[in-house]
Amino acid sequence: MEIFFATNNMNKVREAEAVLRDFGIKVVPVNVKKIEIQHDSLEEIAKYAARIAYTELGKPVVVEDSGLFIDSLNGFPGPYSSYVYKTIGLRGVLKLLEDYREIELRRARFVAVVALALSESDIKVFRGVAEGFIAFEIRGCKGFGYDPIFIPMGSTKTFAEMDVEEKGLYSHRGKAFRELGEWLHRMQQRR
Ligand code: ITT
Repeated sequence: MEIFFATNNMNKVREAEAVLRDFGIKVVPVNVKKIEIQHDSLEEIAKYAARIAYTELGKPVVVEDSGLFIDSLNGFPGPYSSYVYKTIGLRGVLKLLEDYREIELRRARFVAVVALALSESDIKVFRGVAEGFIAFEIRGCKGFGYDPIFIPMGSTKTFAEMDVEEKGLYSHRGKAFRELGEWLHRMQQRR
């Protein structure tokens, strides 16, 4: 089986591949424009983008929207993670947290929402959450985005110090795509 994945981010493709491989599913990246509305809900952003991608592609397609939510900053940057990354960047985020010197005060979570559009009206949503902490400094050079400052719960490494397979065991994306894999597997067995 193969699924089309509309994204501009090849790191996301590699991470989805590492998970869906175990379900015998091949990920095919597609270059349809991902339309991102401004909204407080990742679900709404992902569902809207999936619907538009389906209309453009004319075939079932997956999109994914994700964000980093930092507790001491009341969930900032959340759905605005992409903009914040491009503007203040990792150093800016670390600066916002410089008065929070205990790791417990640096609690954060990554959330990923995978939306599979089967038609323009039938959209399935799969959600994955990775709990963790914002590191005190930038560490590691693998991965992308906020990976060098995010330490998932249960590890001492940042995501940027892990290879794709290890990150997938902890990550929001790993969890959301595993949910998708299990769902597709169940659907196939029903046929
Ligand atoms: P799309 O084309 O799929 O939209 P994107 O990179 O723009 O790719 P998002 O809008 O979903 O992705 O992501 C929002 C931001 O959150 C993104 O710019 C990253 O900096 C960050 N992010 C998301 N997942 C991440 C991860 O696993 N590790 C580090 N940063 C991540």
